[in-house]
Amino acid sequence: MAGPVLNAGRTLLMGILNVTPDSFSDGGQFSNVTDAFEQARRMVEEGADILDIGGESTRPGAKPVTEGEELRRVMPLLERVCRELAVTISVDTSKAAVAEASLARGAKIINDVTGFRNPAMVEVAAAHRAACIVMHMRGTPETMQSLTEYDDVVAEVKEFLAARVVVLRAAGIEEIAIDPGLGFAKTAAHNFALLRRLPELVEIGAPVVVGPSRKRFLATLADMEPMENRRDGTVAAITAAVLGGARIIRAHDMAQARRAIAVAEAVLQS
Ligand code: HH2
Repeated sequence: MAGPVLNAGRTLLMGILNVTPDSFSDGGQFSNVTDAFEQARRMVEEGADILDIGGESTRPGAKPVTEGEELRRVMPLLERVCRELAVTISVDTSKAAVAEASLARGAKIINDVTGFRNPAMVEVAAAHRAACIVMHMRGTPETMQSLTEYDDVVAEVKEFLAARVVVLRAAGIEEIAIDPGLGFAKTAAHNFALLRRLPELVEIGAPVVVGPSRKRFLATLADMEPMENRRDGTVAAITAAVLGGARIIRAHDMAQARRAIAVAEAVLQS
């Protein structure tokens, strides 16, 4: 296997590239390959280390798409990015067939918002020696916002992620990152608690991914509706995440995220 893709001795930036008609913030913007590829090129120029290509929206209430439709959305862009750009490719999917096709075409990371709970996903990732991002959520995007009762959200997320890491390691997967899943079956207060107590997740011993970008929980604070106003809040949340020990930031705006990461890293290294 080439060098590690989830661990580089510095904070990595993962650019979000949704080829979906219905993603919550960029849905429909990059639904043809030419536009999506131009966005990919721009993100790499602006400092993306990883591009996370997604063909199924996971926003609250989103309806699932079929395997055929997801493949049709993701594969043409993935093939072109692999051919023409020097960037690590991650695919945001919960479907084993999509993971398989992506890894066969050069993707190195599978980002599964369902935390590799489907054994077929674990098998595919292991067979291709893929790096895995394991995220915490409850239910499905359609049902998750009715599943937000926790005694201690951080303890529960930690227990889930630690258990998934054990399962993936036992399957022979070497590169694993963990993600608390901000906005997935969580209230705004839960998301802020996860950010504040991120060091507890760092204790699991796998790089931590955090994805606060433009999310609705930011809008519970002053003046962050409409979406455009969440950019500053996103910067603040990224800074908090890096200060708390996140090693990979998943975001939409690369230049802005880079600057936030630079400030947080400078604070940490001072
Ligand atoms: N958030 C979203 C999707 N995938 N993956 C990880 N690892 N962490 C996240 O926080 C995360 C994720 C939701 O955001 P987005 O991709 O912008 O929107 P949509 O799911 O509507 O396409």
